Amino acid sequence: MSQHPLEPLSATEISHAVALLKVLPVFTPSTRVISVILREPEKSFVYDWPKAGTPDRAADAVLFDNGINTAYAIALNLATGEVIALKTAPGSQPTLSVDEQVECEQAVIHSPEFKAALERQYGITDTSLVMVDIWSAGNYGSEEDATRRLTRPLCFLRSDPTDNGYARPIEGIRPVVDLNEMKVIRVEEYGHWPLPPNSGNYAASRVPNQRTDIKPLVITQPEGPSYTLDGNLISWQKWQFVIGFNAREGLTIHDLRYNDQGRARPILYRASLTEMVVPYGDPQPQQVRKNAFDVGEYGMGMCANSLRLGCDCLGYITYLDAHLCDSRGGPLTIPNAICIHEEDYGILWKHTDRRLPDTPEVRRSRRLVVSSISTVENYEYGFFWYFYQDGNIQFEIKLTGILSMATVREGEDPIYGTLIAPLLYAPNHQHFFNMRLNMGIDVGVDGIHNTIQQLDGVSAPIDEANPFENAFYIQATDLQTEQQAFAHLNLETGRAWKIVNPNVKNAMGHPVGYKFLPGDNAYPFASPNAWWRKRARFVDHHIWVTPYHPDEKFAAGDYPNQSSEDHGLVKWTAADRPIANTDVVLWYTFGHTHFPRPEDYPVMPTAYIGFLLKPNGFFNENPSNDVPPAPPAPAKGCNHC
Ligand SMILES: [Cu+2]
Repeated sequence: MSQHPLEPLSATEISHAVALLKVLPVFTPSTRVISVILREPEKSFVYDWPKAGTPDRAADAVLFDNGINTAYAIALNLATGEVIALKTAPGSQPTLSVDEQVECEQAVIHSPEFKAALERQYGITDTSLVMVDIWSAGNYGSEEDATRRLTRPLCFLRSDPTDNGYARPIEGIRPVVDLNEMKVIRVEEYGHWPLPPNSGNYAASRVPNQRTDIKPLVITQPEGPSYTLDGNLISWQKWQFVIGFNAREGLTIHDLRYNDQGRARPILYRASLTEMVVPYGDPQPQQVRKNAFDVGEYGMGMCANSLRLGCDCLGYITYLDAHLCDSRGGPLTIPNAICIHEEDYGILWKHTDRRLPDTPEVRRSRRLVVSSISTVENYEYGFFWYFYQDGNIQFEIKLTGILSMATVREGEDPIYGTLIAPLLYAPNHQHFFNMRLNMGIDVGVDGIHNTIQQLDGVSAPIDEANPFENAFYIQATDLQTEQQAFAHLNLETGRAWKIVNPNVKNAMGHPVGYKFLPGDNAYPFASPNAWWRKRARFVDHHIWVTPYHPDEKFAAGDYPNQSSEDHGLVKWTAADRPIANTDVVLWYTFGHTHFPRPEDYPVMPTAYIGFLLKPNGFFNENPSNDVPPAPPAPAKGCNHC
């Protein structure tokens, strides 16, 4: 079978793209390669694959020229070498590259002005144990925010090279770095704070008296896993999809189908994390600018971990590498960036007929897990897709890592954060994520025709038709235009959404569909006029719906780094385009509010947030009815659970 048209770019293809970029007139010695990713072909190629043949492979690249402070978006045909499109964006700041992070740290550590401030405030002359986290500068309306490529790093001090430096913030000193010149342009000083006295270590080598009563838990799959891979195209039981990965979005899911009695039925065309923002809630001058757009400013794929067997996942594991490039165009492979494995997930379904007590029917649930984990300086985000035998699709973000901390003076107990160790506190903050789900329920030969419905539970009127006042029903509203679709979650109506194909009916005569069930969520606490909110208007609604457009991929726009306003969802939806019975995109914004706890220190136990897509009239009956019983467990103790 030919390669799936959405297979991510290989290392060879990325190198070829870089070679094509380097001979373009816009590529100068001061140009950085920010990203090179697959330029996805027309959908018709994908839906007709493998019959339609293989389209020319193509790449979308983002370049940034430090010399003239200008970004470029360039599309390349890799087969012909031709430039398909070239868009110049003067003054737009694309994602910070990993090279810039490393170079920025060195620039600060070697800055005479920074060294002088460090000596003045703390009497420290040795900068070898200083940690410099790059932290994006944001945009607060100044001229330099609009005209320079800036960062405002946060600095910390280790007591030795393996110490957790985050336990000792260098609170009063904020260097400001121009990345185009790669130099510290000034050092802001906000006063003196002492260094917190205690270390906060969590490494196995530094935690004494570890618990000793854990017996081995071994997962064995003697016949191997139940999935097969062809490149990044995975098949597992009745599921089939392509696992994508790129520097900005990290893990992506493409062309997801479920084989229903011999028909590979399309469900979801593309799923991706488009943006996130972590605004902090402390107004003190040395803390007030803290917020991070981790996708658009740092690149979730660029920050991905290399995973190791037995640590992040358990059982029979297959890893996929991520192919990226560094900012000079050199190959950059993250080995084992994507983890694939299966998990037992308790009971799939069960019933015991009391008249047939010796033959209970129970089935184990098995789920396929595809995951990656990114480290954005102090914080970790795990991105986990789960696919279940009953057609459920779950996405979960796992938040862990180390809090972004700050220092208080003796006797202070902050109200905008939580004291978690002597002189050390963690400011309150929120994490807002935005997911883009380009649905494609039962896409057929006649095009893509889906509609999104808002579902609200309603108590029936109290009248003669409802004499016991017990009746309730579901009200489904077909969403017709973008602005009609703006919505928040509503616990009073148990609000959910359903993506239907009005042109395909199930056995009951109803449109086939999948229900979107939101999980935990939050509202922003910052005012709508807060600087970061003007750049992240995607937090204004939990739900947005747009008609599909290939250029509309990022909720806060293409270049949110140092943006002065949001160029994404809020701009596109101003046109109030029709969204019914067409190719639709569901955008979901979900927030996790973090009032830190002492128990989140020194390293944070995982917090979870996500959503569920659940077949709802997509199948004619329980699609997991055909799962056979598991063989009896040979273990001691309970042998049926
Ligand atoms: Cu948090």
